Amino acid sequence: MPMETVQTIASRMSQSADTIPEEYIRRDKEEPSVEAGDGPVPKIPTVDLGEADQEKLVKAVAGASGEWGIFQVVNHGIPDNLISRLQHVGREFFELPQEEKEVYAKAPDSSGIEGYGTQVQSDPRGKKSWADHLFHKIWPPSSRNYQFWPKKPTSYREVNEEYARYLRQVADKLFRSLSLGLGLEENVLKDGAGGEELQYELKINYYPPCPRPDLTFGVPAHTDLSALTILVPNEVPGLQVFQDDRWINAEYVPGALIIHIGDQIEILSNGKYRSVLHRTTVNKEKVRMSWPVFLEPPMDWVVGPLAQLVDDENPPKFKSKKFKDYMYCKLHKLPQ
Ligand SMILES: O=C(O)CCC(=O)C(=O)O
Repeated sequence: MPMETVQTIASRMSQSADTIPEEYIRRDKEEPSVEAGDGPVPKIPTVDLGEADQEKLVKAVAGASGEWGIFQVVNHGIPDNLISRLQHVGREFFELPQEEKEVYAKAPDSSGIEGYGTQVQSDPRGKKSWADHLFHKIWPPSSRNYQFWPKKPTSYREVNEEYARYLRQVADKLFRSLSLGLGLEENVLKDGAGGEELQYELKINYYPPCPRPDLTFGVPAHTDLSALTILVPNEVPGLQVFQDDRWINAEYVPGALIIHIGDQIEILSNGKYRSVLHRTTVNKEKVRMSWPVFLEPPMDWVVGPLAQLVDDENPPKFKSKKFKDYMYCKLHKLPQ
């Protein structure tokens, strides 16, 4: 396999450089840097998923999803040791020699998302982001395309499969609380988003140290296409969310998972829950990594505001359409 087939940052950059290539320069007048604003900066809510009082739990999940569209969860039931192993095998993959990673490269002409690469959304100005990634599905088992799962380290497969099993329980608990928080039966939101056919897509983001973090982003501002995104960060800060007209830094809560409400839950809930606008900054010295899992409907699944939430006084705020059509419009920056 020739070098640089995917033009990842790892394949292009010498870390001793004191500037970055023009196509990575994203910060300009249209994309201002963080404004602290006046007064104390609010914190992304933290929810205790082990809360025994169900009413309290539903209130916390629904409140954070309506007000912020993002929250951190603790006591989620995934063993710390499994999260550490997930991080370890992911980092080991990214530390392999470039040619070994390129074995998993996404083909340049592929329309699929799976594989090792560097860009997900097309950018009308041809701009790039300071992040490489590996993408592959982890659930349901029938969706797994092991061609994109690293063989090295050897425990990669076992660890990721175990993580997927635990993650389903967390996801089910979140969907349940989100449904109850809308006054609906507990299964309604999960069933609306794909039910047992929900696709769990793992992306490992690798943000190498950047000589000019002031000029670029790891991932530019966006909301997720998914229904829900469940993310494990490493300890290096970088995630920012847009709240009350300013960018707020997500603090690192050891052992917590970060939950993003994605576009499909915003649509199903007819806007009662909001899809969070977020972006990531990069670091001059440290490698930042994150492990989001995007929970998405199957491609032909039709998603629209739930009938139970729509009436004459609450008309639908979104169109109902197949997920693949929503995705096409979003990725090509077309109106929905
Ligand atoms: O790295 C993060 O914290 C967020 C990643 C993200 O937003 C993405 O990969 O779409």
